[in-house]
Amino acid sequence: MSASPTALAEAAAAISESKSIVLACHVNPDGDALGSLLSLALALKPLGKEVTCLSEDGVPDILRFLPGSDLIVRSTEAPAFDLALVVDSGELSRVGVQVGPMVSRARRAVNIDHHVVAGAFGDIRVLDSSAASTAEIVYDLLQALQAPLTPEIATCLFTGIITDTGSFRFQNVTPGTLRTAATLVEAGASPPHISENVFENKTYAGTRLLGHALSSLSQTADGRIVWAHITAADFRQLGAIDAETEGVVNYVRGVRGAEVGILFREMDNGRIRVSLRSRESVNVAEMAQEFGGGGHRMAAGCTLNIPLAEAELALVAVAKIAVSRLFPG
Ligand SMILES: [Mn+2]
Repeated sequence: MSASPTALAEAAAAISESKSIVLACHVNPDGDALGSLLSLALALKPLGKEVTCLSEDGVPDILRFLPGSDLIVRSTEAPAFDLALVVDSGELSRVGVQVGPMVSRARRAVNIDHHVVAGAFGDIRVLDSSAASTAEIVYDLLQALQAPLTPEIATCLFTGIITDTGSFRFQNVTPGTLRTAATLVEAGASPPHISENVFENKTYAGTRLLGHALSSLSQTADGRIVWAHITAADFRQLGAIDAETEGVVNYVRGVRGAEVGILFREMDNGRIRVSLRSRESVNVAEMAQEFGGGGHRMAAGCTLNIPLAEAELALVAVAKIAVSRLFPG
């Protein structure tokens, strides 16, 4: 499946008919969320649109290199908008408790996303769960709008693609992903420049945090489930920031023989944020859904309001069931 041409045309028409447009992405934004949002903003401004770019958590340091990142604000006083474009958010609540009501002030909303969820929203839904990134769908939308592809826009979109594909390594990569990426490079996106910013830009504190997480590594007897944790105390002592937990879970899943990799992050409020990764076999989105979370087949997450040790027991138990179904005996 790819985003339906009808939905793309409807979204393009809605944009053309609108003057004031609010754009929003999910909390704790990643390269796909902000890359998608900013590429739209950069394309819409020259079309004479008044764009308001909302990110409840602002812009993480490593994504400040994105062209247009200075357009991002955390809130707006504007009383109304003609249109809202919500990117990379499976559910509207993902934009955050502050930004949510601001987005709702728009007369119409367009949902542009590649997550697999039940809670789809929006008057127009440009959804494609086969896309590796929202950026690929935004690229199609910009084509439908006949918006010129500048090097800045290409940089934002390419960043979205390499973030969500782990530099074209993940299962979600399709020939379409690579074709879009090739077009973006032709339009001026620089793979080494973007990769250096996104992947080789870890702070000293963030690298030590990775070390602490990996020293907590555990596995089941068969080695198929591997997990690690980050305690709130470690996080505080090292002076790490939230974005620096990003990617840690991929090291956990990267252990030979691991079918499921789990990272438990104890927050200051005591809640446990859980990141789940699998190889092809196990559907971790289903696991996350059991705890009120969601995501993709191979990358999902949920938040638990129980102590760290209990959260580890609960998730590992559910993972064992999922793994035993696939590998009986
Ligand atoms: Mn995404």
